[in-house]
Amino acid sequence: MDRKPDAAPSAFVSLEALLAGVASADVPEPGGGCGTSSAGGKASCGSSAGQGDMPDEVWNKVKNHPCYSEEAHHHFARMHVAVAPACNIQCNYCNRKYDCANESRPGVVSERLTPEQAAKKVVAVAATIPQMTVLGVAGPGDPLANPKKTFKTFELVAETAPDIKLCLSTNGLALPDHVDAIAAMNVDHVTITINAIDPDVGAKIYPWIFWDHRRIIGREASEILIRRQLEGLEMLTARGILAKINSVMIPGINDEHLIEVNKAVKARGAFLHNIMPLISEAEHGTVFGLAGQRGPTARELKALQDACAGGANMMRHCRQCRADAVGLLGEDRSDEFTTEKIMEMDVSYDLSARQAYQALVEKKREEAAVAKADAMAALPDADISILVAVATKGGGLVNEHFGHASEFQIYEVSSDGALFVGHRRVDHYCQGGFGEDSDLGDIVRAINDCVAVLVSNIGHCPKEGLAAAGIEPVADYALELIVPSAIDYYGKYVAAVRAGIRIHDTRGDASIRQGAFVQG
Ligand code: CLF
Ligand code: SF4
Repeated sequence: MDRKPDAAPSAFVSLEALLAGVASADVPEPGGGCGTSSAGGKASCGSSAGQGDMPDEVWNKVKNHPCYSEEAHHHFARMHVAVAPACNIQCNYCNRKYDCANESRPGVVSERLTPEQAAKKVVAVAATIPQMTVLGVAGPGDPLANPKKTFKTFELVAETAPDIKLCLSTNGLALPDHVDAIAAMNVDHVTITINAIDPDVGAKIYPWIFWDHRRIIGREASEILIRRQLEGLEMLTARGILAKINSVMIPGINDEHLIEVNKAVKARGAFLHNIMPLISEAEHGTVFGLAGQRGPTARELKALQDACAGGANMMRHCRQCRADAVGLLGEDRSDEFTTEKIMEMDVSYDLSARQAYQALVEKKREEAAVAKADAMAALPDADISILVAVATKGGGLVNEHFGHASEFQIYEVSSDGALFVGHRRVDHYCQGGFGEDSDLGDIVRAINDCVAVLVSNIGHCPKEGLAAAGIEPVADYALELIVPSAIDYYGKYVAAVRAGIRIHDTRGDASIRQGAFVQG
């Protein structure tokens, strides 16, 4: 039965209001200046905590899923297989030459596989990367516009690698038709991209859909899409399947509206809401890219995520990964597993080795929980909130050299503790062993809202450049756990402010990189 989607937003909150009280959004030029002050909002990332009051049944589904648990993403990997090329809608931020931008960055092209090739790839990756716990189908088109290929892949993987969790990401148009098949295949995690619950907003994002054997345009297209998305979400919830909602934040089009989306999806049982920045470049050839539609700045994104606190839990650690991504969320090892390479591999599925690794991770997580509790006990009670950037290559440790970091994780630290609030992709400072001034400028822009960067090591030149930009490079926590380190740093920061050695003031904004991802 068709139902009307939610009415237009009842409580419109302007982006200006979200950002009220926060300093100017200027992003510095390379080598940039030192702003001042912290962005105030409190983070709320329900997925970041441990089990808390989560029922065992739900906890067991999320604890090793790198997307559904922020904490798990330090330890566990996912892989995608690009078996679903077709799509049944058009999004204005998508160019079909590339992967589905609902779960990937535009400008990335993944290698298409047959279900049989995909199943072999899963075994090859599982044999090489014991951290890999989740298989996702997320494109390059829409998995449910290609149901035969998607479900055949799941069927083959469930036969050979039954411990791997199955996950899919869809635009939701075809979802109600496939929820029973999804449940029958034990797919525990489904992502729906919902960018609007108001068809007038949706009409600015979706020019057409293909549904019921015909192409439908304009407001009617959005009306149908939204209705089907919300219906699919309710059906998933009724079957106990965890639903995550992805939304692309498009400034001036759906930014404030996403607060209403957050409420609507929470009311229908969504487990997690992932608000991602629009990535839009003219070179991607998308409608938005060609029209000059900009993406949000780091502060705009965080302000919106903070404004949604109290609604559906926020996911803030999404890497908008490609449709054939392999590895921890902050890394991409897809080059090691090309079709040519996997077809030559002679691999077998070793469940015991995977279980041994996972038991080890469990032990480390328990140790980390104890260390975090100890650190929390020493937190000063202060009305100060700061952002710190961290260079890490996984394991929840400060274990990456500044010059080798391809991303920095961002933690907001206050008297409430240290919360992961995002990540910033950068190109390595050390290119071929040499640091370049221009690279430091890019990095400064990416972490300009942070007071410090915690690294395992750092060279003399970038140290000086960061200090000149007002970002303190800190190598005192090398190989230590991130959260206790960030809390310890916060204690010292507050002590320095109280002693009058340091002035706590508002820092500037930071930029979210729009270009292609350079891994390595
Ligand atoms: Fe893949 Fe998506 Fe499953 Fe994760 S990704 S299908 S839920 S296993 Fe994760 Fe990648 Fe973000 Fe997606 S980081 S783009 S949210
Ligand atoms: Fe592109 Fe994905 Fe939108 Fe389809 S659903 S148009 S593949 S972004």
